[in-house]
Amino acid sequence: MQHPSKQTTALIVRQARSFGATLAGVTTAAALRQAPSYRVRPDMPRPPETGSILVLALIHDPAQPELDWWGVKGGTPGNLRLINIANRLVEWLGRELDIAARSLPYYVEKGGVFLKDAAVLAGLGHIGANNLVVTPQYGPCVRFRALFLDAGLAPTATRWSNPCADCHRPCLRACPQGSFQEGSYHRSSCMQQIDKNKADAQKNTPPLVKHCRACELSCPLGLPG
Ligand code: B12
Repeated sequence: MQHPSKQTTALIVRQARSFGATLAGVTTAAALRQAPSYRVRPDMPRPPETGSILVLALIHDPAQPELDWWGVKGGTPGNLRLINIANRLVEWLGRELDIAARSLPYYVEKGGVFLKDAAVLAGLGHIGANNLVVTPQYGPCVRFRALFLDAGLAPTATRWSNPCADCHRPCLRACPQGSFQEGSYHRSSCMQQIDKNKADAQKNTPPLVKHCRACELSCPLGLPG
Protein backbone atom coordinates (compact mmCIF):
# COMPACT_ATOMS: atom_id res chain seq x y z
CA MET A 1 0.00 0.00 0.00
CA GLN A 2 1.35 3.47 -0.89
CA HIS A 3 0.78 6.57 1.26
CA PRO A 4 3.45 8.81 -0.22
CA SER A 5 1.96 12.13 0.86
CA LYS A 6 3.80 14.17 3.45
CA GLN A 7 0.44 14.84 5.08
CA THR A 8 -0.01 11.16 5.97
CA THR A 9 3.46 11.05 7.52
CA ALA A 10 2.75 14.27 9.43
CA LEU A 11 -0.54 12.83 10.69
CA ILE A 12 1.19 9.68 11.98
CA VAL A 13 3.96 11.69 13.65
CA ARG A 14 1.35 13.91 15.33
CA GLN A 15 -0.54 10.86 16.57
CA ALA A 16 2.65 9.29 17.95
CA ARG A 17 3.29 12.48 19.89
CA SER A 18 -0.27 12.64 21.16
CA PHE A 19 0.16 9.09 22.51
CA GLY A 20 3.23 10.26 24.45
CA ALA A 21 6.26 10.01 22.16
CA THR A 22 8.55 13.00 22.64
CA LEU A 23 9.71 12.84 19.03
CA ALA A 24 8.80 10.66 16.06
CA GLY A 25 10.00 10.25 12.50
CA VAL A 26 9.76 7.95 9.50
CA THR A 27 12.34 6.31 7.25
CA THR A 28 11.96 3.68 4.56
CA ALA A 29 12.79 0.07 5.35
CA ALA A 30 14.87 0.02 2.15
CA ALA A 31 17.08 2.90 3.38
CA LEU A 32 17.55 1.28 6.78
CA ARG A 33 18.64 -2.00 5.17
CA GLN A 34 21.65 -0.14 3.75
CA ALA A 35 22.58 1.66 7.01
CA PRO A 36 26.13 1.46 8.44
CA SER A 37 25.30 -0.87 11.36
CA TYR A 38 24.03 -3.54 8.95
CA ARG A 39 27.29 -3.28 7.03
CA VAL A 40 29.24 -3.80 10.28
CA ARG A 41 26.87 -6.58 11.40
CA PRO A 42 25.90 -8.52 8.24
CA ASP A 43 24.96 -11.42 10.54
CA MET A 44 21.93 -9.51 11.86
CA PRO A 45 18.41 -9.83 10.36
CA ARG A 46 17.58 -6.88 8.08
CA PRO A 47 14.31 -4.99 7.70
CA PRO A 48 12.14 -5.93 4.68
CA GLU A 49 12.80 -4.40 1.24
CA THR A 50 9.53 -2.46 1.23
CA GLY A 51 7.50 -0.64 3.85
CA SER A 52 8.41 2.04 6.39
CA ILE A 53 9.92 2.33 9.83
CA LEU A 54 8.32 4.66 12.36
CA VAL A 55 10.82 5.65 15.06
CA LEU A 56 9.62 6.85 18.46
CA ALA A 57 11.81 8.72 20.93
CA LEU A 58 11.06 9.19 24.61
CA ILE A 59 12.88 11.80 26.64
CA HIS A 60 14.94 10.35 29.50
CA ASP A 61 15.34 13.36 31.74
CA PRO A 62 18.36 12.96 34.08
CA ALA A 63 16.02 14.12 36.86
CA GLN A 64 14.09 10.85 36.38
CA PRO A 65 16.96 8.31 36.35
CA GLU A 66 14.61 5.43 37.18
CA LEU A 67 13.22 5.54 33.62
CA ASP A 68 16.50 3.91 32.54
CA TRP A 69 16.86 1.25 35.25
CA TRP A 70 16.86 -2.31 33.92
CA GLY A 71 15.10 -5.24 35.56
CA VAL A 72 11.39 -4.48 35.41
CA LYS A 73 8.55 -5.41 33.05
CA GLY A 74 9.48 -4.14 29.57
CA GLY A 75 13.18 -3.97 30.47
CA THR A 76 13.09 -0.42 31.86
CA PRO A 77 10.13 1.81 32.83
CA GLY A 78 11.04 4.05 29.87
CA ASN A 79 10.99 1.15 27.44
CA LEU A 80 7.67 -0.03 28.86
CA ARG A 81 6.21 3.42 28.08
CA LEU A 82 7.55 3.15 24.54
CA ILE A 83 6.03 -0.32 24.16
CA ASN A 84 2.64 1.00 25.26
CA ILE A 85 2.81 3.95 22.84
CA ALA A 86 3.79 1.57 20.03
CA ASN A 87 0.90 -0.79 20.84
CA ARG A 88 -1.62 2.06 20.77
CA LEU A 89 -0.20 3.18 17.42
CA VAL A 90 -0.52 -0.30 15.91
CA GLU A 91 -4.22 -0.30 16.79
CA TRP A 92 -4.76 3.31 15.58
CA LEU A 93 -2.90 2.78 12.27
CA GLY A 94 -5.08 -0.22 11.44
CA ARG A 95 -8.33 1.42 12.45
CA GLU A 96 -7.84 4.94 11.05
CA LEU A 97 -5.50 4.46 8.08
CA ASP A 98 -5.88 0.76 7.27
CA ILE A 99 -2.09 0.35 7.65
CA ALA A 100 -0.84 -2.95 9.07
CA ALA A 101 1.91 -2.29 11.61
CA ARG A 102 3.91 -4.17 14.21
CA SER A 103 5.96 -3.03 17.14
CA LEU A 104 9.54 -4.25 16.72
CA PRO A 105 11.46 -5.97 19.53
CA TYR A 106 14.27 -4.09 21.29
CA TYR A 107 17.03 -6.50 20.31
CA VAL A 108 18.13 -6.69 16.67
CA GLU A 109 18.81 -10.42 16.88
CA LYS A 110 15.17 -10.92 17.94
CA GLY A 111 13.80 -9.08 14.88
CA GLY A 112 14.34 -5.48 15.99
CA VAL A 113 16.29 -2.86 14.05
CA PHE A 114 19.39 -0.81 14.78
CA LEU A 115 17.56 2.02 16.46
CA LYS A 116 20.24 4.71 16.20
CA ASP A 117 20.58 4.20 12.44
CA ALA A 118 16.78 4.31 12.12
CA ALA A 119 16.53 7.48 14.21
CA VAL A 120 19.23 9.26 12.20
CA LEU A 121 17.64 8.27 8.89
CA ALA A 122 14.27 9.49 10.19
CA GLY A 123 15.88 12.88 10.83
CA LEU A 124 15.64 12.82 14.63
CA GLY A 125 19.33 13.55 15.22
CA HIS A 126 22.95 12.89 14.34
CA ILE A 127 25.41 10.28 15.61
CA GLY A 128 27.41 12.32 18.10
CA ALA A 129 31.02 12.03 19.21
CA ASN A 130 29.68 9.92 22.11
CA ASN A 131 28.35 7.34 19.59
CA LEU A 132 24.78 8.17 20.62
CA VAL A 133 22.05 9.90 18.64
CA VAL A 134 22.15 13.53 19.68
CA THR A 135 18.85 15.32 19.09
CA PRO A 136 18.62 19.11 18.78
CA GLN A 137 15.96 19.29 21.49
CA TYR A 138 17.20 16.88 24.20
CA GLY A 139 20.76 15.99 23.21
CA PRO A 140 21.31 12.24 23.66
CA CYS A 141 18.82 11.98 26.57
CA VAL A 142 16.27 9.96 24.60
CA ARG A 143 15.53 6.27 24.11
CA PHE A 144 14.04 4.78 20.97
CA ARG A 145 11.61 2.15 19.76
CA ALA A 146 10.52 1.35 16.21
CA LEU A 147 7.49 0.02 14.38
CA PHE A 148 7.35 -1.59 10.96
CA LEU A 149 4.53 -0.19 8.80
CA ASP A 150 3.41 -2.16 5.77
CA ALA A 151 3.02 1.03 3.69
CA GLY A 152 5.27 3.23 1.58
CA LEU A 153 5.36 6.51 3.48
CA ALA A 154 7.16 9.78 2.76
CA PRO A 155 10.22 9.89 5.05
CA THR A 156 10.82 12.74 7.48
CA ALA A 157 14.02 14.67 6.88
CA THR A 158 16.86 16.24 8.84
CA ARG A 159 16.70 19.99 9.06
CA TRP A 160 19.76 20.73 11.14
CA SER A 161 23.53 20.23 11.14
CA ASN A 162 25.86 18.09 13.28
CA PRO A 163 25.83 19.50 16.84
CA CYS A 164 29.27 18.10 17.72
CA ALA A 165 31.02 20.16 15.05
CA ASP A 166 31.73 23.16 17.32
CA CYS A 167 31.72 21.30 20.66
CA HIS A 168 34.73 20.76 22.96
CA ARG A 169 33.40 17.19 23.40
CA PRO A 170 33.45 16.58 27.17
CA CYS A 171 31.80 13.20 26.42
CA LEU A 172 35.14 11.88 25.18
CA ARG A 173 36.70 12.45 28.63
CA ALA A 174 33.70 11.47 30.78
CA CYS A 175 33.86 7.68 30.41
CA PRO A 176 35.07 5.94 33.60
CA GLN A 177 36.63 3.20 31.43
CA GLY A 178 38.27 5.53 28.89
CA SER A 179 36.11 4.14 26.08
CA PHE A 180 36.85 7.18 23.90
CA GLN A 181 40.59 7.45 24.61
CA GLU A 182 41.41 6.87 20.98
CA GLY A 183 38.86 9.46 19.84
CA SER A 184 36.08 7.07 18.92
CA TYR A 185 33.91 4.57 20.80
CA HIS A 186 35.58 1.39 22.03
CA ARG A 187 32.94 -1.23 22.72
CA SER A 188 34.92 -3.65 24.90
CA SER A 189 35.93 -0.92 27.39
CA CYS A 190 32.28 0.16 27.62
CA MET A 191 31.27 -3.48 28.18
CA GLN A 192 33.55 -3.61 31.24
CA GLN A 193 31.51 -0.81 32.78
CA ILE A 194 28.23 -2.50 31.78
CA ASP A 195 29.39 -5.72 33.49
CA LYS A 196 30.33 -3.72 36.60
CA ASN A 197 26.87 -2.09 36.63
CA LYS A 198 25.28 -5.56 36.47
CA ALA A 199 27.46 -6.86 39.31
CA ASP A 200 26.66 -3.78 41.45
CA ALA A 201 22.95 -4.42 40.93
CA GLN A 202 23.25 -7.84 42.63
CA LYS A 203 24.13 -6.07 45.89
CA ASN A 204 20.69 -4.44 46.04
CA THR A 205 17.07 -5.54 46.46
CA PRO A 206 15.51 -5.47 43.94
CA PRO A 207 18.60 -5.95 41.74
CA LEU A 208 17.92 -3.07 39.33
CA VAL A 209 20.75 -2.39 36.88
CA LYS A 210 21.62 1.31 36.73
CA HIS A 211 23.77 1.58 33.63
CA CYS A 212 26.43 4.24 33.36
CA ARG A 213 25.32 7.29 31.38
CA ALA A 214 28.53 9.35 31.60
CA CYS A 215 28.94 9.74 27.82
CA GLU A 216 25.29 10.78 27.61
CA LEU A 217 24.95 13.07 30.62
CA SER A 218 28.18 14.98 29.90
CA CYS A 219 26.74 16.24 26.60
CA PRO A 220 26.16 20.02 26.78
CA LEU A 221 23.00 19.55 24.70
CA GLY A 222 21.48 17.20 27.29
CA LEU A 223 19.09 18.44 29.92
CA PRO A 224 20.30 20.02 33.14
CA GLY A 225 20.47 17.41 35.93
C1 B12 B 1 24.00 -3.72 21.99
C2 B12 B 1 23.73 -2.36 22.58
C3 B12 B 1 24.64 -1.87 23.51
C4 B12 B 1 25.97 -2.58 23.80
C5 B12 B 1 26.97 -2.31 22.68
C6 B12 B 1 26.92 -0.86 22.15
C7 B12 B 1 27.63 -0.59 20.82
N1 B12 B 1 27.44 0.60 20.33
O1 B12 B 1 28.31 -1.39 20.26
C8 B12 B 1 26.34 -1.95 25.17
C9 B12 B 1 25.71 -2.84 26.25
C10 B12 B 1 27.81 -1.76 25.45
C11 B12 B 1 25.56 -0.63 25.11
C12 B12 B 1 25.90 0.50 25.81
C13 B12 B 1 25.13 1.65 25.82
N2 B12 B 1 23.91 1.81 25.29
CO1 B12 B 1 23.12 0.57 24.03
N3 B12 B 1 22.24 -0.51 22.77
C14 B12 B 1 22.57 -1.62 22.21
C15 B12 B 1 21.54 -2.01 21.14
C16 B12 B 1 20.68 -3.16 21.67
C17 B12 B 1 22.18 -2.39 19.78
C18 B12 B 1 23.32 -1.42 19.38
C19 B12 B 1 24.31 -2.05 18.43
O2 B12 B 1 24.66 -3.21 18.53
N4 B12 B 1 24.77 -1.27 17.46
C20 B12 B 1 25.58 -1.77 16.37
C21 B12 B 1 27.05 -1.40 16.45
C22 B12 B 1 27.81 -2.17 15.38
O3 B12 B 1 27.20 -0.08 16.05
P1 B12 B 1 27.40 1.21 16.90
O4 B12 B 1 28.51 1.19 17.85
O5 B12 B 1 26.06 1.53 17.47
O6 B12 B 1 27.77 2.27 15.75
C23 B12 B 1 26.99 2.42 14.57
C24 B12 B 1 26.22 3.73 14.50
O7 B12 B 1 26.96 4.76 15.11
C25 B12 B 1 26.08 3.90 12.98
N5 B12 B 1 26.36 5.20 12.40
C26 B12 B 1 27.49 5.93 12.50
N6 B12 B 1 27.41 7.02 11.76
C27 B12 B 1 26.23 6.98 11.12
C28 B12 B 1 25.67 7.87 10.21
C29 B12 B 1 24.41 7.57 9.68
C30 B12 B 1 23.80 8.51 8.68
C31 B12 B 1 23.72 6.40 10.11
C32 B12 B 1 22.36 6.09 9.55
C33 B12 B 1 24.29 5.53 11.05
C34 B12 B 1 25.55 5.84 11.53
O8 B12 B 1 27.08 3.05 12.38
C35 B12 B 1 27.92 2.52 13.37
C36 B12 B 1 28.44 1.19 12.90
O9 B12 B 1 29.29 1.44 11.79
C37 B12 B 1 20.72 -0.69 20.97
C38 B12 B 1 19.22 -0.89 20.71
C39 B12 B 1 18.97 -1.18 19.25
N7 B12 B 1 18.10 -2.10 18.96
O10 B12 B 1 19.56 -0.55 18.38
C40 B12 B 1 20.99 0.06 22.31
C41 B12 B 1 21.16 1.58 22.28
C42 B12 B 1 22.08 1.96 21.13
N8 B12 B 1 21.85 1.86 23.53
C43 B12 B 1 21.53 2.96 24.08
C44 B12 B 1 22.15 3.50 25.26
C45 B12 B 1 21.48 4.72 25.87
C46 B12 B 1 23.33 2.93 25.80
C47 B12 B 1 24.17 3.42 26.98
C48 B12 B 1 24.20 4.94 27.27
C49 B12 B 1 23.82 2.65 28.27
C50 B12 B 1 22.48 2.93 28.84
N9 B12 B 1 22.39 3.73 29.90
O11 B12 B 1 21.49 2.43 28.31
C51 B12 B 1 25.56 2.90 26.55
C52 B12 B 1 26.25 3.90 25.58
C53 B12 B 1 27.36 3.35 24.74
C54 B12 B 1 27.77 4.27 23.59
N10 B12 B 1 28.27 5.47 23.87
O12 B12 B 1 27.63 3.88 22.43
C55 B12 B 1 20.42 3.68 23.29
C56 B12 B 1 20.97 4.90 22.53
C57 B12 B 1 20.08 6.14 22.62
C58 B12 B 1 20.69 7.30 21.86
N11 B12 B 1 20.36 8.51 22.25
O13 B12 B 1 21.43 7.11 20.93
C59 B12 B 1 19.90 2.50 22.37
C60 B12 B 1 19.41 2.94 20.99
C61 B12 B 1 18.76 1.82 23.13
C62 B12 B 1 17.52 2.66 23.40
N12 B12 B 1 16.87 2.30 24.47
O14 B12 B 1 17.13 3.58 22.75
N13 B12 B 1 24.52 -0.72 24.23
